[in-house]
Amino acid sequence: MTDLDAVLGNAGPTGLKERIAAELEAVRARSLTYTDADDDVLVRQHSPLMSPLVWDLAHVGNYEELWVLREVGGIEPLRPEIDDLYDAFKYPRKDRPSLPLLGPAEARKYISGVRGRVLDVLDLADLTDPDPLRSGGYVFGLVLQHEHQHDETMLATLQLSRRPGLVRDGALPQGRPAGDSEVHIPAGVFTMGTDTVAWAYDNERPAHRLYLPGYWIDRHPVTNAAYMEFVEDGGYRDPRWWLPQGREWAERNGVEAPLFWTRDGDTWWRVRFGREEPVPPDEPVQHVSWYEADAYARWAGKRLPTEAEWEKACGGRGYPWGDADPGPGQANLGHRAARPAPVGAYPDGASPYGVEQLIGDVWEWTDSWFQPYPGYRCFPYEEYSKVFFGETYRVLRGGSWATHPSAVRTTFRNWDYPIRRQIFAGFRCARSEE
Ligand code: AVJ
Ligand code: FE
Repeated sequence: MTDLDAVLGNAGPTGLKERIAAELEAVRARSLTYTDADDDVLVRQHSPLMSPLVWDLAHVGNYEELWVLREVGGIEPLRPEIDDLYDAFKYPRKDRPSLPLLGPAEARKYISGVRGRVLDVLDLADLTDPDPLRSGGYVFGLVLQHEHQHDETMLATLQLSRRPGLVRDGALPQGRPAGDSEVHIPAGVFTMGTDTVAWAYDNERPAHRLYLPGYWIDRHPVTNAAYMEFVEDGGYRDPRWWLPQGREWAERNGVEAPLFWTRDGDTWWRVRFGREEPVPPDEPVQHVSWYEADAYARWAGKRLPTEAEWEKACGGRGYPWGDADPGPGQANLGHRAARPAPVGAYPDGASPYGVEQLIGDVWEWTDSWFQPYPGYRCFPYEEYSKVFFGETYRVLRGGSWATHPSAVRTTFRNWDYPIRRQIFAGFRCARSEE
């Protein structure tokens, strides 16, 4: 790097452009893998909760067109007539199969046409431009994270379809005996949210100081073995543990165990991407709703952590282990295997407090509603976060085995309805100091 480059800010942004281009290529390879199936599988509705896979595929391209090509590149709409079809607010997921969607071949062609132009916009972009969509390549981070989020959604659809395939059984580290270890977090002020993480969403901002009384938080997420004890103890039928609306929901829907579990005699089995296997005792439980997590916590004499408690337990840096990008020894992310790793598998991913597996494995339900932080400012559009604020959605933290490393961090906030179980979600418990 010459001094002139440094003055012009060229060195950083050039490296940044290369990184963005590489990440765009990687996420697209991922999307195409998940949609590498017969047309029939792509256009069908596997669950009323989900879009047909071909909708997600064209939607990521349409989002990229709206934000990178039109908004930043000033390029005329390529196919203005399809915008409505891929606007997530126009038609509910269950109605999407009956829309005149692009077919699989057309969708692939459309998104690749968009992508070619996106790379041209990237080439010409000045990533040092103070405009907030351009600065630091924000708009590229926006579409990149968006596509990874939809890839995770597509994985949930594939899991619901119970079709075999796509189980990538990569090796994961061994677990360590966990017991029911808790970590004490002393009372005090910490910084929640961020002003500095370049691609953070509006809902992660601004950074703000928050005092929390001392509390205990589980060192690991709750395991299948621990959750089975709740089930075997009749936990699902005991109203003492449940919020009334949770009990009612479970009863009405015949919910007696996590989604995808069935009992055969004394053994619990689960279906994972079309394969049946015994439920592994030492993995974090997944496919439980917020109501189930909340009931379990009460049964265990604990409660769910607030999202502030969850974030404070991370220790105040980009990730629990520091600011280095997630590596395979720190967290189970990015679909290395199609499952959570056993508890205790990531001592090197521990936070300074010693809390483990905060990032990766399973999204963790928290006790908090999805609400704006004090001083929240909407950017760049209301339909990402703002329209979801209120007492409707519960916050999930930390990402799952299906979440890509670029789409999660200490401050990242996800949210869903408290009844949802198709997402790769589990939880850990907390309790207040006596
Ligand atoms: C952040 C996962 C709740 O998938 O509903 C995707 C992300 N926003 N497209 C979702 C999102 C627009 C969102 N979640
Ligand atoms: Fe979307």
